Amino acid sequence: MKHTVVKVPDLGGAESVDVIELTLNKGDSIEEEESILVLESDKATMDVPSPVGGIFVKYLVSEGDTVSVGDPLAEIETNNLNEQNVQKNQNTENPETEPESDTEIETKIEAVKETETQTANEIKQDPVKSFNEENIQAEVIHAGPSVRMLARELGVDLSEVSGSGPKSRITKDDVHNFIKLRLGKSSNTTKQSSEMIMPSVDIPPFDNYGENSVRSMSKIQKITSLNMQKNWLNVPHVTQFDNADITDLEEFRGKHKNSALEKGIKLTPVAFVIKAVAIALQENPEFNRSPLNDRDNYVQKEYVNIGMAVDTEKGLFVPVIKSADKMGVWEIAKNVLDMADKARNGALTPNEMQGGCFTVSSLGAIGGNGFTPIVNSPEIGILGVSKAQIKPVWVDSEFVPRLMLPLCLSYDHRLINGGNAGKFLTSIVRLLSDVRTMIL
Ligand code: CAO
Repeated sequence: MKHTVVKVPDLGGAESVDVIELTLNKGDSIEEEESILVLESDKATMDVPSPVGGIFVKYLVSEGDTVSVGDPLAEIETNNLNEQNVQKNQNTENPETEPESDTEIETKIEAVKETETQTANEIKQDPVKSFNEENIQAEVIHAGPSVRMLARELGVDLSEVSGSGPKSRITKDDVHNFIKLRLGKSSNTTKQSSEMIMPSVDIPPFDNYGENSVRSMSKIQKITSLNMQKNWLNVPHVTQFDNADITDLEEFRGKHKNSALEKGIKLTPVAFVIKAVAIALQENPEFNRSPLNDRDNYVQKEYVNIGMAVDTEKGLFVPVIKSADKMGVWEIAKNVLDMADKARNGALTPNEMQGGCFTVSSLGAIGGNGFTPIVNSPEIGILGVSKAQIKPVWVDSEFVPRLMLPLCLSYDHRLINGGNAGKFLTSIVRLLSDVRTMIL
């Protein structure tokens, strides 16, 4: 077995392009010519086809990165036979194997449009089409070759489909949602459900109401916006709440805070929360899963990598603390500090933001009693942490003041039920309430 590095192909004249969609997961088997990711130039999007069949190992870029011709994109595990094909396919001297340029893609778009016209005419009276009909037809359709192929296979006219990607680019999910909508409509699905699938809202004439200006989102804001909407629409969320008594933990932290500082470590409650989550994931392996898009299978992970939401001026970053289960609280605290610094200085590498199993989002330093965080799919859960406050707690026969930490666990209800979540959250509460169980 050998690892083959897939590189950015000829970009048809564009100097650099953005990586806008990573479509594969580690271990996916892929066929030659199957799309591995989507790039976008100012003019068009293009799927990058794999030059060889094999097993997908990892991406060497993240969504939002800017890349140029020849930059490494991904690693694929191939056998020797495939290796020979790679050399053949990556030979740019051979015009038959040259990657498609933007112009070629656009030409194909026109060809596909022609073949789709008949279907479009057939469903002209269809109320689904009346949704934003004029706008859709006036615009160039943005969709990669694999989405076009899927649309052809399913007999979907792309001019009928509303794109949820950047610049209204149509994704495979949009095509699937369109089909669902059509099927639902034919079995008397209500207009209300079609509005739920179509995410656009009408923009009012803000100028009528006062001074305003239109501003561009940063790249990270655009990616976050797209991911949040995708996760919100695709993941059936439930959030459960509990409070951990961290009075003893705070006493312990207070005792060690200064000695930690001498070693350059800031010992905040977040490090203890991450340690507790790492242990709870081992005790409750059902929270260390990811559902697969085939709807029949899921991935069970045996490693424990925890993402940590970091708020920066540029937007929200989620660096990942790898193998958190193998670290002590001190080492985790050092990682929290380093990763948060890197996020704020824009110094995180793509690798440092990949591979998470579960995310912790702490708003404890800011305030609030609780919130409902959005699952960072394909992870299956996220723990929101709010501000610890002293509350009266009934102990034996009296109220005593205890420092209570509000925890909010959102999870993907496709694979996790309320009982699983109750057990997982109870594990976290128990661990945080008895710091010895984490330290030992
Ligand atoms: N309750 C009370 N106090 C808390 C607390 C909590 N839950 N969590 C942290 N604190 C305290 C810390 O102890 C520290 O005080 P001391 O210096 O007296 O010990 C202070 O708040 C500041 O902490 P910090 O923010 O510097 O460090 P942290 O380890 O608590 O958090 C990080 C690190 C990166 C998680 C945080 O800075 C951050 O960016 N949080 C925002 C995450 C976010 O935006 N989530 C939302 C995502 S969805 O929109």
